[in-house]
Amino acid sequence: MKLYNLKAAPNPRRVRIFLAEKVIAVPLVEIDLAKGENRTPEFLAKNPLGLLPVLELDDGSVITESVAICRYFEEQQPTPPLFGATLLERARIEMWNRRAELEVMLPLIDHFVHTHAFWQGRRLQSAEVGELARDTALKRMAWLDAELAAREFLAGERYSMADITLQCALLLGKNTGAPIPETLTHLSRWFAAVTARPTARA
Ligand SMILES: N[C@@H](CCC(=O)N[C@@H](CS)C(=O)NCC(=O)O)C(=O)O
Repeated sequence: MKLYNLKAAPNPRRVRIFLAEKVIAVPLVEIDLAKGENRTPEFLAKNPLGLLPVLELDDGSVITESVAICRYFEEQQPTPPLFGATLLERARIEMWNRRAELEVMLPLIDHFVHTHAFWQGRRLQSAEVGELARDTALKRMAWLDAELAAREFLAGERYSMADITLQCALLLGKNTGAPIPETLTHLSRWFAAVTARPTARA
């Protein structure tokens, strides 16, 4: 088994943190975007979208999509239950994970792709689209700040996949010019706590 990885990117980081929380070791194959290693015919045969992460099983089967990869390992090793242990917990984690992904991670990725020098010549860029995306992400951060006033973790009292998605999204924002505003004390408290976990360095 191997996990095709991009060291600094939020989606592969989600899977690495998830695996670290489960204490599961999977060999990593580093892909270099600058060298176009995600666009080679060999890589595109594994994922025609050219996106990371990709999990390759020993029989050659391939799983893409961070959440699908994490669910594979959750089924294989249910403890600790990062997708929830009860019907209600599973639904809440699904809900908050989707919100973290769609409402926060996607705008922060759009902001990064539309404003960062790395993507010049690789993607069409619009500074205006980038700024709009940053605005959306900041509004969503304010919303989550209010949510986190009432509980320790995003989906309840237990660390979950939803927290992993949000922390990876907000780390991208922090590193690319869209950090959590200091006035958002509950979100900042939560971010400090989740990024202090030893698994955050995975
Ligand atoms: N929905 C996919 C998104 C994967 C994705 O966008 N990966 C980014 C890194 S975070 C990537 O590989 N980008 C390379 C590119 O756009 O060329 C997932 O959750 O795995």
